[in-house]
Amino acid sequence: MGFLKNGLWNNSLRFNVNEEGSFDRPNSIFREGVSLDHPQFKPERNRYHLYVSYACPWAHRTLIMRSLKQLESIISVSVVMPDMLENGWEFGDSFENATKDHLNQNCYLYEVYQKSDPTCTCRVTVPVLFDKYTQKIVNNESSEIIRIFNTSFNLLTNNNDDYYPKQLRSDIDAINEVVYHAINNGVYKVGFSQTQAAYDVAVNDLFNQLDKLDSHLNSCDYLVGNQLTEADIRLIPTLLRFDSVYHTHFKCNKKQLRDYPNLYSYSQHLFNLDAIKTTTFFSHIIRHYYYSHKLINPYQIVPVCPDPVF
Ligand SMILES: N[C@@H](CCC(=O)N[C@@H](CS)C(=O)NCC(=O)O)C(=O)O
Repeated sequence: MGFLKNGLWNNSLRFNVNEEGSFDRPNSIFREGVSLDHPQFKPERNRYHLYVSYACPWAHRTLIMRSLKQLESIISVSVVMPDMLENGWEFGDSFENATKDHLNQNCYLYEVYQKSDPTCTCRVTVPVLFDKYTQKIVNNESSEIIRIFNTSFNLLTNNNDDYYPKQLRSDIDAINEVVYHAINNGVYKVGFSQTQAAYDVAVNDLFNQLDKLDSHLNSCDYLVGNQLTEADIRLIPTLLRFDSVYHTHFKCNKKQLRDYPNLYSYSQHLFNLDAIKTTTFFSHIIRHYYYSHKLINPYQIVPVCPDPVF
C-alpha cells in the first residue's frame, strides 16, 4: 500500500480513517469521459487500455461491462499481480493470469499515474482507463468507466445493449446509492474500522441491507426492471467475494452469502453468465486480500475458507 505525493511514491501501511475511526474512501481524481464531443478523448479502436486487478471488485465491474459490450478487441487490458505491498500494485506474470504491463513496460502501477501527471497527489488504484495517444489517464473511477463502456463505443461495436436504460435510471441510481454505501464500500468500512463503534455501525448497515435485498430478490431475478442492469453489475463483484474474503478477513461474519437463499441463487445465476464467469478469478481474490492488508492480517495467514459455492 502507499500513495503518490507530488508525483513521488510514499510507502505507507495506512488507509484513510475519519475521527470516528471509520474508513474514508478518497475520491478518484481522473474523471474524463470518452465521446465524439470530447475535445481529447474520442471513441477509437485500439486507443484505450484498461489496467485492472482480478482481485478488485471495482475493477471487476469494468471487466464485466467490457465483456458484455464486446469491447475485448477494442480495449486492451493489463492485469496486476495480486499482492499489493510496499510498491502498491505491481506488474508481472509469475502469478497465474497476471500480466506484465505490455503497454508501457512499467514495473508498478504508480508509474502509469506518474506518466499521466508527474506531480499528482493521490492513491494509486485500479481500475485505470488509459489513453495510448496522449499517454494520459482518462478515468480511474469504476462507476464512470462502466458508463463509458456502456455507450461510448457503440458505433464501433454495433452493440447497443443498454445496461443503464433511460426508463430505469432513477431506480438504478437509487439502488446503486444504497448498495455502494452499505455493501460495496460497506464491507471495507467494516474491515478497516478502527473503533468498535465504527465497526458496529458498518456491520449493522451491511447486514440490514443484505437482508432487504434478499427479500427483494424473492420475487425477481434482477435488482431493477427484471433485466440485467448496471445495478447488478455493481453488486455482483462484492457478493462473489463475500464468503471467501469479506466474511473472515473483514469480519463481516454475521452470515455468509450461502445463508441468504435468494441472494445466493441470484449470485449463482449471474455467475453463470459468460461475462461474469470468465472475469472471476478466486485465486487472485484470496491471495490479494489475505496478503496485502498487513495492518489487519500481519502474518499473511490464509485461513481455510469454506468450499467455493460458484
Ligand atoms: N472509487 C474507486 C475505488 C478503486 C479502489 O479503491 N481500488 C482498490 C483495489 S480494490 C485499490 O486499488 N486500492 C489501492 C489503494 O487504495 O492504495 C473505483 O471505484 O474505481
